[in-house]
Amino acid sequence: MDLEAVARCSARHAKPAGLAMHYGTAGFRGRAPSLDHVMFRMGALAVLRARATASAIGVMVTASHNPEEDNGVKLIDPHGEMLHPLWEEYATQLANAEEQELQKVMTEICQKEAVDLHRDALVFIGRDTRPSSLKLSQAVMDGVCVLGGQYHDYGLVTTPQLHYMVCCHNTQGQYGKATLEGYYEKLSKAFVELIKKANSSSSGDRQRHLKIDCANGIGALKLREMERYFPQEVLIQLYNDGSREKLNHLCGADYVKVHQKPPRGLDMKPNERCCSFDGDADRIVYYYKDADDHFHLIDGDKIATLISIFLKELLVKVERTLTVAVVQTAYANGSSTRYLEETMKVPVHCVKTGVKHLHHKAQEFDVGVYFEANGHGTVLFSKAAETKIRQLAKEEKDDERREAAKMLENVIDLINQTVGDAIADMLVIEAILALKGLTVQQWDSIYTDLPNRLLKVQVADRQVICTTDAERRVTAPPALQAAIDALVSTRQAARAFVRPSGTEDTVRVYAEAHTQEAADALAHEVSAAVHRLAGGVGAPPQPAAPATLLT
Ligand code: 16G
Ligand code: MG
Repeated sequence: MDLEAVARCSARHAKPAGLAMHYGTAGFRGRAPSLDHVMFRMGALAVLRARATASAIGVMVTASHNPEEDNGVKLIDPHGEMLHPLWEEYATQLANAEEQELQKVMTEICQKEAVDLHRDALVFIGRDTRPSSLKLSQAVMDGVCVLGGQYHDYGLVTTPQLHYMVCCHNTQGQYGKATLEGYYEKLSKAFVELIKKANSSSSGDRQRHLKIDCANGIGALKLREMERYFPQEVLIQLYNDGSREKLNHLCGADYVKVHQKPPRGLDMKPNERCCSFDGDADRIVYYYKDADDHFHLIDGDKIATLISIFLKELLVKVERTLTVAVVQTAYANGSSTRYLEETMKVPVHCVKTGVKHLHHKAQEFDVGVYFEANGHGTVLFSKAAETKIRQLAKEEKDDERREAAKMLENVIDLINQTVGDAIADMLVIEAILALKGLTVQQWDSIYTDLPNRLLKVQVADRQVICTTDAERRVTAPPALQAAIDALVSTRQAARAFVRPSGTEDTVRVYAEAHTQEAADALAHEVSAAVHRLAGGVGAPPQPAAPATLLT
């Protein structure tokens, strides 16, 4: 490692003195102008990680659903998964090292991880459509080069596409071809195969028409590229394609989920099926409005339920020993958990917020379906399950069983097993709706969501709030859980929890109950308790009309 060269190059990507950042659940995020040094250093760290694992590593420049002015970066590990927690620590140390400490921090990481500095290193780089992303991705390239690594710049890609590339490359093509064309071909082939079976069913002539809000982001570009691979009967109409408006502004999956209303710029007719991607296309939510103009959101919980129903039906036909489980977070609507457990008899597991926790848990099962309510999720198949399914799809003599195995095989090829992927999820959902002949309303009516409310509270130090039981209970400050329990106990079908945000300096409060009024009141009263017991800043939250509630 030429430490002199590192110092010289780093001076061109100088860190503003005193600036400290943290590699959080979604990497580093912040205002774009403050991130140049972080990008340079993450390029360098990716080289060290590539050498430590003898694999290609991904670096994605994006701030997902944040405002356009922000940016961010995250590293992708060898199998296309999130960065290892220990290396998240190194990332934070490296990003926060003052210029004169940089060499020391890098040397320490190399020593701790026994990094072979002579090994080749390959880094895959991708970026979203933010105006700042090009320049920031060039800083990543500088960081790669200064340590003697090689990079492959994929340019504009969705986050899940870059995860896919990393996985394809490191599995020597077993997962697919590490090109955009390879991604489009793999997904579209599986999709076409899957929906073929729908053509002869009663839903065969149902128009597969879908309106997509692309959040003015990368999803629009990539769907346009992919459109020519779709079969003719799939009619997608893209809205908020970035040609006029700002990224994520009053649109996108996060906006729709948080505000529980349609995005700007999408003209929605009654009962039309619509969906929204987020800014880097790793999240998706569906929705429609009914004949009375009421908006209905179909979030990650209902997506997980639809997919689980479908997979379970197939697994019953194919191989009863293969089990399906669903992984959720505390934000999952109580109705979804209940439906899955009681009606579907599918085991449900709750883990801490953040994709890596869900992903990790889902890996424990033959078929692990995981979704956050916010629309991030996918399905994981164990190696053993995949092998068995592929074998049955090829060799099974019984027609019904073989056809069901083939469908499962197509789902395996269609879903992006590295990470939640709005494009792949959308295709899986569209295929299931077509195969089952379900309208968006029928899907929505599988169960009724409990009314809920999400609020935030400012406190002096959000880390004073400690949680346990997958963030469903508070252990500190001492009196807070008892206060929450008392408030919950006065309402029907009620539940509430609080947790420090991993991405913002705030405390999140979630409440659900049998009516919207009860959920709103509960959320407010819990917020007031947080403010009182956890060092609230500013005036205590006041009960407010639902329309003015802070989200
Ligand atoms: C990040 C997480 C997302 C989680 C959200 C919670 C990833 C890739 N993203 O965006 O899964 O829902 O944080 O944010 O892990 P919060 O901690 O601010 O509530
Ligand atoms: Mg995202």
